[in-house]
Amino acid sequence: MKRIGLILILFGLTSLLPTVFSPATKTAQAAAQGTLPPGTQIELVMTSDQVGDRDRDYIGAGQSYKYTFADGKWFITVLDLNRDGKPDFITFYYLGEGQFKSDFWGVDVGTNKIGKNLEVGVYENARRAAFAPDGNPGLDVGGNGRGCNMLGGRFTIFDSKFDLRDPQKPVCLSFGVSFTQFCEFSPLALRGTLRYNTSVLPPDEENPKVSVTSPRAGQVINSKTDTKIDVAWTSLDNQGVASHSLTYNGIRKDTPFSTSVVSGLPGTVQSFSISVPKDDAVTNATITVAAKDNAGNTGTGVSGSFTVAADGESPKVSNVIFSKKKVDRKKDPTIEIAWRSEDNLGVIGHTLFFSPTLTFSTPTLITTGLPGTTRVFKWTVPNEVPKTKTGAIKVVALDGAGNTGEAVGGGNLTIK
Ligand SMILES: [Ca+2]
Ligand SMILES: [Ca+2]
Ligand SMILES: [Ca+2]
Repeated sequence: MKRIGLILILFGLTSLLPTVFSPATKTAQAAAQGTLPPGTQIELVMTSDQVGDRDRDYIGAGQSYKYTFADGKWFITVLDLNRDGKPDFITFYYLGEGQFKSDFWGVDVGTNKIGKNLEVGVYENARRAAFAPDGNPGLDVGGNGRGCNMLGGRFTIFDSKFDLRDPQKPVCLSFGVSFTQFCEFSPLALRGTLRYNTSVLPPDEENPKVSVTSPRAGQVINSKTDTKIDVAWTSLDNQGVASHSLTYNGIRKDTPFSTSVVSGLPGTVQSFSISVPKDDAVTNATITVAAKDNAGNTGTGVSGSFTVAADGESPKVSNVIFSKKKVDRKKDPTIEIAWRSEDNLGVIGHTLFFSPTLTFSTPTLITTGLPGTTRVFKWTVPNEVPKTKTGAIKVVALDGAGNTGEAVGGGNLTIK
C-alpha cells in the first residue's frame, strides 16, 4: 500500500535534467534548476518518531538524517500551477553519493490548493501535495523507497525567494521550510527542516531544558552563619538560551510563598546567589530556574527541596563503645565501634578518628562520610596504627548546617 514511485520519478527526472521539466509545461510554467552549482548551501535534516521497538514513523523509520550539498546530487523543480506568474509548488530531490549512495529523498511543498504562492508563513492541515484537495496546503516527504498514500501535517516556510525574470523558468534563489508530517495520519511524526541558500533559521518551537544542580535535595542552609543560597544550573536550547529568571518558593512561618528573585539574567549565566536574612527559617524550599529562548519558548527546572534554618545547635554524640577492649591484629584485626548521635535538624554524616592517647594530638582518620543514620562501624585496624594500651576513638557528627559535635570513647583500648 505504500508507494515506491519516487525512485522512478527521480530516474525520469535526472534523464530530463537540465532541460525544463517538460511534463508540467503543458499545464503550468515550470523549471528544473538542474544540478545545483558548486558553493550551493543546502541541508535536509530530519528526525523520525519511534516509540518502543516497533512503533515508528514509516517514512523515516525512527532514524535521524542529515544531508548537505557535499553528500550527493540535489535537484529543484519549481511550478506555477495556478499560473499567476509566481511559484506555488516546489520540489527538492536528493540523490545520495558516497556513504549515502543508497539514499534518495523528495520534498514537495505546495500552496497552490489554498490559492497562494510560496510565501513565508505557517501552513496547517497539509495533505499529500500531489493530491491535496482545495483548501489544503501540500506536503510530501518520502524517500529510500517509502512514501505515504495519505498524510497529514503542517509546515512553515521561513524563507522563499525566486528569480522570476524568465516567466518560463522561475529560479529558486533561497528557500527554507520546516515540516511535521504524519504518514497515513499516524500519530508518529517525521520532522525536518530543509534550508537552501538561506541564512534564515527555522522558527524555534523547542523549549530550553533546565537542570538545577544547587541547592541539593535535603541541603540545610544555616541562617545563623550562611549569608546566601548558591544556585547553580545548566540550561540548553536548540537555538540558544536568551535569558534566565529565578523564583524562590517555600514555607515561612506556616505561609507558603513564591518570590521572583531575579529576571533578565543573560543566557550565558548559570549561577546566582540569593541573600539569606539572618535567622530566617524556610521549609520545603525550592528554586525554580526558567530559561527563555529568543522565540519566547520557556523551559524550567526546579532544585531539590532544601531547608533554611537558624541552626545554632550542634549535634550531640555520646556512648562511644567498642565490641572489645583489646585488638590483637595477629588473631583478629577488627573491632566494632558504636555510638549515639542526635541533632535538632538531623545528623547528616559521621567521621571517626583513632588516637593512641586521649590527647588526639596525632589522630588517625578511621573513616569519613558515614551516613547520618549509621551508628556502628566495623574497623579493621591497619598495621600502621601504633601499638598502645591507651587507645581512644573520637566520633564526630555533622548536621546539615555545618555544625559538628563529638565524643570520645576509650582511653584504655589496647592495640597489639
Ligand atoms: Ca502561482
Ligand atoms: Ca528553542
Ligand atoms: Ca543542628
